[in-house]
Amino acid sequence: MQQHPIIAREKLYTRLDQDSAVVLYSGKAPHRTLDQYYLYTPQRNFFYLTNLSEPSMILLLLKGKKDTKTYLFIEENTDLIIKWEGARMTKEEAHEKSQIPLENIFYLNDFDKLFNQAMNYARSILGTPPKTLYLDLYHESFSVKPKALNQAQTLIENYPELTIKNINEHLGYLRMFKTDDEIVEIQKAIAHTNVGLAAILSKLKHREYEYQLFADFVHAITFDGSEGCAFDTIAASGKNATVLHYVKNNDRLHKGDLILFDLGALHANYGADISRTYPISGQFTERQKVLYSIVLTVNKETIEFIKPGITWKELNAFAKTRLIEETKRIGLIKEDQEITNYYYHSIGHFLGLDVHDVGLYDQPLEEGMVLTIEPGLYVAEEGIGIRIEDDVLVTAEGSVNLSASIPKEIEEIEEILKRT
Ligand SMILES: [Mn+2]
Repeated sequence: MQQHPIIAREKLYTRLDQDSAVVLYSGKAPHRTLDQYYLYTPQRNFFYLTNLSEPSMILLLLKGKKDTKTYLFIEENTDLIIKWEGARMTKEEAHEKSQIPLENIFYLNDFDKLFNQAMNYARSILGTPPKTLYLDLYHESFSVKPKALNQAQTLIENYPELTIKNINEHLGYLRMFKTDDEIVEIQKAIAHTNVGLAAILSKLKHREYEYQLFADFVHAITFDGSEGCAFDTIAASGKNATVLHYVKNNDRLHKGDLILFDLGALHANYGADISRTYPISGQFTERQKVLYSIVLTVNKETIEFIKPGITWKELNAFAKTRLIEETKRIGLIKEDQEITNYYYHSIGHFLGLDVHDVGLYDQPLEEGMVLTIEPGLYVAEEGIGIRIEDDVLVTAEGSVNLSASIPKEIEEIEEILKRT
């Protein structure tokens, strides 16, 4: 049984104002075209607090002076739903997965009545009605108002006495610290990704196009039980690898080029985020080895450098300084600032339910955080782009590289490719 939603709810309650309510929606699949919808994926904060991946649910948390209450509202099965889409989760199933008390799970129709009861002075559920309503007010884009303002529009209109606050920053804070259960899920996502990269390596010398290797990856991870990709896969050969967000993956492969993969599988909504760079012919050229070795050294040294108390600023500075030193040593650059021609992103990010996970990037690292370390060098004039990315857990003493078993040594990669 998953403990993390229970722990997450308990932690969240301690951060809420007294006399407050939190309303979170699990969301619905967005419309695609005509009568088609995108595949449903749960709102991450809803999932974090419930362990439920079902559309159209509402979570209601109430915090009073002394007590807290957690309610869940779910869709009721109808004949039409059962025949066309398959039965929705029952109250018992929802209770089992979320550990929300069965007697606190209702159908969606009951939401208004129960919320009204909470707001009613005479018979309010926790003695006093909420004064604050927390909603998930994150911006998909700053030109669009947060979706929760539309979803909760009726509440906002019916209860103008409620002060609206954003729950997102509290959840962003809590989600930085992974529980043991969550780390296990991330490790499973990494294991699927390892299987996917092994499939890529086994086919690399025999494929003609980038998208074929993407297909090999998707086949292998979904065959292995992953729900799919955590984000758009990058399969970028030659010069394409110098474009950071190259996702077209439609170019022909050329022997002698490198190919950079930035990809990750999902497991129970948790993602991996791994980058590896391989020689299409099966062997690195001398020049490719020189550049690859620099990125690999900086990858390892930066992972080594991680420990509680280190800040993102220090991590970024460390990796950049080492890249400057190494590229100067081989004569690729002469002045420090020239490094921005060859390395133009930051060293990493938090990882979890979102690939670029929520969190505070201005506070020092602490035990239980999971982050990516992904140095790179992109030498467009030579048609070479290299990135080596691992997923790392911050521990009390330092760090553990969760993706250490995914091959990244030159000899290892060449040896594997030799056998294909
Ligand atoms: Mn990444």
